[in-house]
Amino acid sequence: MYSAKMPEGFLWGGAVAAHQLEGAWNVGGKGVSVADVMTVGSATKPREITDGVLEGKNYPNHSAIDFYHHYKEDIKLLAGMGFKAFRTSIAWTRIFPNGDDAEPSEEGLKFYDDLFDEMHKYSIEPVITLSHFEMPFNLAKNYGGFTNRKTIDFFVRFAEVCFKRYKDKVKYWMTFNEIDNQSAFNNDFLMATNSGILFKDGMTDEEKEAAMYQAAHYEFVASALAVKMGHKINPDFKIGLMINYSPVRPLTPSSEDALLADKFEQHRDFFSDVQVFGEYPKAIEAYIEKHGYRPDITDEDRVVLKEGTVDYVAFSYYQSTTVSSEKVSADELSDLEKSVAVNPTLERSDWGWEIDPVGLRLALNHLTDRYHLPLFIVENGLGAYDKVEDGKIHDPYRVDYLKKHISEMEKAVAIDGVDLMGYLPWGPIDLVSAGTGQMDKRYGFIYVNKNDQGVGDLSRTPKDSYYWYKRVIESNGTDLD
Ligand code: BGP
Repeated sequence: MYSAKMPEGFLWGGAVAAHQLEGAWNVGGKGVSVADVMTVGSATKPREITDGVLEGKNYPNHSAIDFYHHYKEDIKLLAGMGFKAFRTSIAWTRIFPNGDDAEPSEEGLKFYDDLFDEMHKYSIEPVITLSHFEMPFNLAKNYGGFTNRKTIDFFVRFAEVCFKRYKDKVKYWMTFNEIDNQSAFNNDFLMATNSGILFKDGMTDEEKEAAMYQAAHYEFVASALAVKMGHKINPDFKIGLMINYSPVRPLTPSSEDALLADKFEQHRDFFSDVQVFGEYPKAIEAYIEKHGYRPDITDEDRVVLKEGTVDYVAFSYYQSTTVSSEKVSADELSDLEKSVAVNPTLERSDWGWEIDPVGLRLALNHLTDRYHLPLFIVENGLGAYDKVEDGKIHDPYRVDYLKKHISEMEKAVAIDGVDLMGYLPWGPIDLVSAGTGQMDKRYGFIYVNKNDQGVGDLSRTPKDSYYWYKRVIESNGTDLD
């Protein structure tokens, strides 16, 4: 298998999000977030979003893996693999429990001070997402999330408090996790998690899409204001955007499929285009105009977008996307998901996610050519069922997946000249799945004893992959076997 030494200072590590591992949902003055009103689902059953926290429902994020109380033990285990960086988010509701509070919560701020100190003890660089699917529920329910211009101010205030408090502890920041996911505007879960939009029954596709463009715009403005302010607070800050990048390819060699693939990509790249170039791509302006959506975009907003462009492009990569024009033509493209086809050349995970290591090299090349900025892989990995046998977890499938992806990543750096900051695979310690709320969909190098029913003593056990990833990091990417 191809391998190459990564550049000096390459950030090897892993990535998580506060709501998926911290638990302690109502401890330390924390308020209710959108993640706290999502029930457990499964590979086939979507999570339910309830109107507040209801009696008798199973909300897996409430206790998660109780990282809030176990973080010292967990950081030590991650340090044992030689982690150089660890990505997590700051739970917005630990700092502003309702989002519109006048003052931040000192107890919440102190928790992250202690967490970042613990990371620095092992020379682990914190990589911090400000908003990772955990908007205060109050902002979603009573303000309409990011469909409301006021939410920009709430977010920017949250960002300011975090930037000022942690200016000497955190250098790498991201504003919104997977901001492009909302191109799937028909998906209630993604719209609630990304933008705090709780759709009412009976809304049409057009109404949902219009709401998405409005929310996305206010998020762009909020992100740009935060970037600009962050650079003033500490000029050494590196502040990036974050997208869920998936190279799109046509199912057949037909020009119709090729055009559809390009159009699909245009609609996804739009989110990073605005944050990198500080302006809307022509095709998207035309699309919005044609559909008569008229989002509130002021001239002042356009100036802000130009002034707050990002320093790097972070992305998650799980799978590529294949599209077919059999059901949807490029000119009718609105609900992108309807054009997605099964790629017959790829294998799939137990949750139906296509496995495509070469797609990661395509992603790295595409984003480099388009943006000319440093890239950062801040999520990648395989969600899989694990079995404990005699207290051990043998997970060759996980090693196989990661090895192939790392090898393609190393080709992109060593052969294609991609400027890559680091590699942070998803969920280095088992945690609650964002999409399904399950514990049994596991990504970790470290096993956490808890199942979908919430049963388990929460003990932590390194899997075989733990020792493998340790060797990868020790060798700076040359030892993949
Ligand atoms: C990304 C999210 C993460 C994470 C990951 C895996 O979309 O940014 O929060 O959870 O996907 O997805 P899942 O947890 O559904 O397996």
